[in-house]
Amino acid sequence: AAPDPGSPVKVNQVAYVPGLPKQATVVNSANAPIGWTLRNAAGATVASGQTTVRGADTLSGDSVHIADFSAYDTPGTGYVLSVGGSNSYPFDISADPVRRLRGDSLAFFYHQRSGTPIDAQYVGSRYARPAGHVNVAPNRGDNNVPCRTSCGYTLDVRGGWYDAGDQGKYVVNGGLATWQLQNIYERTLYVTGADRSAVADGTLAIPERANGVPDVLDEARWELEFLLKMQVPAGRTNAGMVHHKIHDQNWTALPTRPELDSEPRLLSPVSTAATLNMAAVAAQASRLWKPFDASFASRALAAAEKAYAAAKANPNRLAPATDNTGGGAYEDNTVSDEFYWAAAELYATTGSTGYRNDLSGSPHARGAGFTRGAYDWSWTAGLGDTTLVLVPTGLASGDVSAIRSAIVGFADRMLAQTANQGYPAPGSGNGTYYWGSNGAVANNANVLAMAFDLTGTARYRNGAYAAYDYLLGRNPLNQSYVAGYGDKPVRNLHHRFWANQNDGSLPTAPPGSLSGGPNSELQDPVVQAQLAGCKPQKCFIDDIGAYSVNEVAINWNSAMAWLVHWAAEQAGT
Ligand code: 9MR
Repeated sequence: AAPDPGSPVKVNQVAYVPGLPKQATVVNSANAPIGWTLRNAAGATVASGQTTVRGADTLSGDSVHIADFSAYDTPGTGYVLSVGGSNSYPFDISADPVRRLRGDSLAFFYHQRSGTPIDAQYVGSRYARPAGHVNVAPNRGDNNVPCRTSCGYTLDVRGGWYDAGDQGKYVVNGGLATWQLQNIYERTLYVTGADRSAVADGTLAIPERANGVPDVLDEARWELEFLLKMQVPAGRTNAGMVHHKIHDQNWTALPTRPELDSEPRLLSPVSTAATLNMAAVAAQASRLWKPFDASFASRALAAAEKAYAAAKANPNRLAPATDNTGGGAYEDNTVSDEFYWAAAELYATTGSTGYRNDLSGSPHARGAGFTRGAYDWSWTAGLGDTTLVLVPTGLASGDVSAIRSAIVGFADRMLAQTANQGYPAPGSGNGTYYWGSNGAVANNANVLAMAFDLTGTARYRNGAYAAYDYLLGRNPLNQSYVAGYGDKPVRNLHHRFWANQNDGSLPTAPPGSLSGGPNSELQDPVVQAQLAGCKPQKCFIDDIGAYSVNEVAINWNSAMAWLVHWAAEQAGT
């Protein structure tokens, strides 16, 4: 059966941040405003007012009102909003939870590490596990992985992060996630100001927490080292190109602990998209690592330049949709955006004219990519644009201002779209919620956040926070999509290790893991059986079998981590 939407009063179940807008959505078909009251933990009424009628909402099918209690701004815990005799879940007015989520959303990546034991001293005994895929039986190991279609060599591709609930490792969304972690750091160099303590060494519970390097860079490097290993070595056919992915030959069952996976592991063929993806992220890493590890910085840049040249010589190696047994396909038929992104990163790092010429000649020049969307694993032009407005380069100032306008223009379109929504969440805008919609909402919110960074205009900041509220429960299902956060958090995420076994042998997903979220395309048997006819924002169920709506993925958690870093910074830390 479809999930119970619970109380008609839907709030951010965790906390509203002091000084920022505080809105709730109320399901009610009255055509006139109704009264709301806000009570504190002791039950005393601290504020009251009238709703505004928004009416029929397309994405949820609900008739809704909005209650705006922004004027009440006293920090505290256990507030309850009451409207028409119904109570919301209790919530705080506080900046503490968003700061906590900043760490938890990044801790996710350590949990997902492959090729290393996950140590109890960082995650607690419940989440500790032996190293996965290091050639200890029954694992075949990622030490000597052959090609799915014979290539005459094997690669040692140990390390990296597991993608999601499966234990595949895929270059294109791994690259995006790495880029977002690196951009969290890079943004602090140009936007944040003098206090960069939020990204300092010692901020995360990871083995590298006392090595003198910002932890978010250390975590990103764990994946980058894997991406570098996916490059075809010199002297081989396709040298310099990058394999699209490595994963099991056949899908494994749920649960399967990483160290108990006995499937053969195979490299898929090289692809232009993966090659450019690695080039972009390694070039970005090169400039960031220079002050911390100059030899790694030059190794990364050399690999990036080699990859870029190989991609130009092989511009049309497309990963097919059919390569989806034992792992996801991550197919991509358009790679002009990856070319643009890689050229942007290489230009920002090297200043070389060749990369600038490639940028200027791209169909995505001057922010054109934002006419299609923000960014995701298959659409990466906006990542290049983000770098080009952040990092000072020799790009003509007219080109840089065109990119800024494109970013702000996209943010304006997101605000126009959400202005009519009952549960504001910047989405595709076409009424469809796709696989990983929560990642898309977070990425679109990140563009709103960037527009705020660029303009200082409050409505962009407010739009980004509204998306944050949506993820934490202000949605038609009253569902916090973040494990461990809120009164009704997701508990049954699709994952082979966090498989939540009744006998207690396997844990639920750790706090700070983001569910993929509503997907109106109904792409797995559970949702097909239970959610037929659902409205887009209601096409979700917290069921471990519902992989098309309730999985985790590194590129969704990186999107949320970026948003939460930004939001915690705005909340004052
Ligand atoms: O995030 C991916 C989404 O955009 C695709 O529509 C979907 C189907 O191809 O695949 C998603 O990625 C999954 C990948 O294929 C396998 N590992 C889990 C990923 C998240 O569900």
